[in-house]
Amino acid sequence: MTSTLAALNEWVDQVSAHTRASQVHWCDGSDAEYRRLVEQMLASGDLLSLNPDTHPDCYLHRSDPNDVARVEHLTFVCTARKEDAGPNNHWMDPAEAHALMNGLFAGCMEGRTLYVVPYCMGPIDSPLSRCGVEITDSAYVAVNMRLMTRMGQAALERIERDGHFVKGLHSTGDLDPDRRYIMHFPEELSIQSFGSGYGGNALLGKKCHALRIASFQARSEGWLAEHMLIVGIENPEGEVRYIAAAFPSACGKTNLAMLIPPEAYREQGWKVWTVGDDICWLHPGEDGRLYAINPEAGFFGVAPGTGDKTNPNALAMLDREAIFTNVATTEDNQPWWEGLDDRTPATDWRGRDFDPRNGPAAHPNSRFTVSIKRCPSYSDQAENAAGVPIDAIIFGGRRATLAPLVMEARDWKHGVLVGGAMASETTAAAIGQVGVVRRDPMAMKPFCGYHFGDYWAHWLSIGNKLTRPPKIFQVNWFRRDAEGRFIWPGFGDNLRVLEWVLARCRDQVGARETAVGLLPEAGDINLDGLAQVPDLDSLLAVDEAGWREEMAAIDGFLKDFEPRVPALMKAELERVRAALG
Ligand code: GTP
Ligand code: SPV
Ligand code: MN
Repeated sequence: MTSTLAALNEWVDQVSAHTRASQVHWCDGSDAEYRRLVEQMLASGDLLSLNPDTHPDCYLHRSDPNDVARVEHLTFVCTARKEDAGPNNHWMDPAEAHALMNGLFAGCMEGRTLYVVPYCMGPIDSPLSRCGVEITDSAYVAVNMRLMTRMGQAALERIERDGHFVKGLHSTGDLDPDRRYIMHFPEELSIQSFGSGYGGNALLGKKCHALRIASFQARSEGWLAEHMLIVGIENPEGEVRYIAAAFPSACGKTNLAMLIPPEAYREQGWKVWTVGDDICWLHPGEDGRLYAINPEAGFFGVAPGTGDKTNPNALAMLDREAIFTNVATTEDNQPWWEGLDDRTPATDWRGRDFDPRNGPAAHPNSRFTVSIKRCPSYSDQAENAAGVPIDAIIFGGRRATLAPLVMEARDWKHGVLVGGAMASETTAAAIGQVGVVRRDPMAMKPFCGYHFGDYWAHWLSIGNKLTRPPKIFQVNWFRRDAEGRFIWPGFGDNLRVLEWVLARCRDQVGARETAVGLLPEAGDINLDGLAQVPDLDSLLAVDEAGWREEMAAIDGFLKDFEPRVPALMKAELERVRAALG
């Protein structure tokens, strides 16, 4: 046995003794294992079967009603020095955090099986991929990790070759919200999560490893770990260009990653190819371009709002081999959520008879888990070990006012300011108030494993390494009119905006210079075939008074990160403020 596997075995023994687990199961990632775990959860009630005729191999999991979203207030980055975690993270001294977690984990797996889940984030043979091992007492976590990562024997073999891995320790504990912590030790490359079985709190390969730990590693290794989708856009000439786009949680990444072009575009031969929907690792290539891989192998997507008009590709992959968490069901036991269709559900997400007085039938943060290979628009480049070259980076937020439909940054450093100053209305993806505008730089507020000031400096340094950097844009699909309705149709029609973005990347279209950035000229966004023509004038207006206030707010926000805010970013802010007058 290699020293790496010996160290892994030793760690498993030590955790098993400390948690007093009844059994240890090493996951091999096989189909047979998946089926056995599902059978066992059907027997225990952790999974419920769904209608096998309409939804073969689909299951429903109802999480504890107190455990339905990420818990940012209980998520910590435990660096040796508090200032390295930055004001963007909750911090705890590593020794204190270890003492706390050791107490919680002591004896917590008595009567339970401890699953050892080796996983690889990224194509199994890519030098850009990174491995981890999650120890968990949740079979639900093990099966979700199987759908969402390269899990099992192949990952274990890669760990042996790599000689290192990220250590993740997870227990659902007793699901008591007062005994729930998601701890990150980036300097030790380890994660400890206790008291939640939900999504980003428990599937440690996802936000904990692939963003918080990976962003910390990426900083010293010269790459970026980002909360971005990756999508290929094929034009009628058959050329495919790749875009990476950051939107905060529940703000449209999954939808944009697999959009179906409007009919007029389809007829001309436009196609869309999905590489990833949530996380993107970006590496400068030898040719001076930026290359992206999707570390994940599956989706953990928002169910509500997914319908045949909004996201038919998602719908097409959800009729078999999918796990649903906290959705409602119909009378004939099909999964259901708001926005799916006009049937009335029979049972709500908690298993009660549906009663509209109890609120939505599906939890607003209800989700589906499914392998990316089931996606009809799955890209043939998704397993490319070198990644795909990125032409454009897009930052998007959910803002009812001010932020225009689309705007281009003048250059990379302006783009870092645009991304760093991003703001968006909060959503149900995290516990807390929904609909409040907060700053969410690069959509990484909940996920950056170190000080935002250092992070922006790192973005600037990556820009310096690129001789052919992607252009940077900001978009907003969520502007509302006086009646509160969305002005822009969104979804498939977002391709109309991406067409302009890609034309800008190839110098095929002009732009209107404004104080805040470059906007499309009237007439340069193709509206052909739209049943209802949206008010582009208001979507593309620059409200200078509003922007002056916005810049003052951004200035105030940046001050929280002093003394680590890069001088270049402050100079950019001053340049925009001067242009606004
Ligand atoms: P996470 O998985 O939490 O990171 O979310 P995400 O960024 O992948 O968001 P997703 O694509 O799942 O969309 C979240 C919600 O926004 C869904 O209810 C969508 O229907 C809705 N949505 C997505 N794109 C658009 C759009 O272009 N316009 C409008 N109005 N709503 C959208
Ligand atoms: C998000 O909240 O951004 C998600 C879902 O993608 S979770 O896996 O819970 O992080
Ligand atoms: Mn996400």
